[in-house]
Amino acid sequence: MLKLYDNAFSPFARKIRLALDHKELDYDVVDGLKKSNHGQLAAVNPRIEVPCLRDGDITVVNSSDIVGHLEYRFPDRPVYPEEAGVRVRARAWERTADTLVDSILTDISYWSWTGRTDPMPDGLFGAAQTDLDAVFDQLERDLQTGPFICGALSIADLAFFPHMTGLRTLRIGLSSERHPRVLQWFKTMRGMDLFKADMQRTRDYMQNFDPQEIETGRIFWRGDRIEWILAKGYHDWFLGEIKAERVIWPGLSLPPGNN
Ligand SMILES: N[C@@H](CCC(=O)N[C@@H](CS)C(=O)NCC(=O)O)C(=O)O
Repeated sequence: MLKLYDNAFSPFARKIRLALDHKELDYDVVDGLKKSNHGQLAAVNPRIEVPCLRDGDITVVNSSDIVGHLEYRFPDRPVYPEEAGVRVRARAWERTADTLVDSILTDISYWSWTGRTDPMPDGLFGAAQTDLDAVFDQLERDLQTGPFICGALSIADLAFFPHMTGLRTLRIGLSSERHPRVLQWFKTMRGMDLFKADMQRTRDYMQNFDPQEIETGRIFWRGDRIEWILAKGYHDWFLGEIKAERVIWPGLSLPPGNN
């Protein structure tokens, strides 16, 4: 049986669940970010990061590697397009979702779920909207040819969807004049059973959210999220976070043992 260390709030873990569900695979789940499960997660992934997949005695970390592994092991109901050029494009969209969209949305999300009372630094929200608009412009272009980002349902849709569900809470705008196809895509996805189940899981998690069970006082900061905040000019703010000891650094990214 496959075992997934996940968290229903993590867009990366949600992407993996979407891939597993699309492939109609059975799996067990452990909420790896629950404080009481940190030890279990650390034993399989020293970065103490979700998602992490156990497939028999094989451990796979990093969501795009996990998707690659699933596609290799369970090629039915693929999530990578068959044609080489489209496949490269779908992987590129997955990377944009994972590295850029995640970073922007996560960096502005800290003022909504961590209990912080200080205001968001000036200009940060505007920078987020501007950069996301650039992403949506490109998506609008790629959605010209059909309802999915890369022709048929693919990893591009699975990677993007979890991020898009957070836009309204974070007050990021998506305009019907500038991005009608992106809005239509989002509506189409929300109507599919695969994505409905994902949204329901996240809603259930939020309803039962116990802030005592998850670390909220200190934030886990990793590469892409730091890159975006620094690139937007918030180095003094970030240094303040480090000095105030509100930062958790990831553990060492060493290849996991296979046992
Ligand atoms: N590159 C990783 C990123 C995964 C990631 O950022 N995971 C976050 C949750 S969204 C995490 O586990 N953070 C640890 C924590 O918040 O304590 C992947 O694609 O799997």
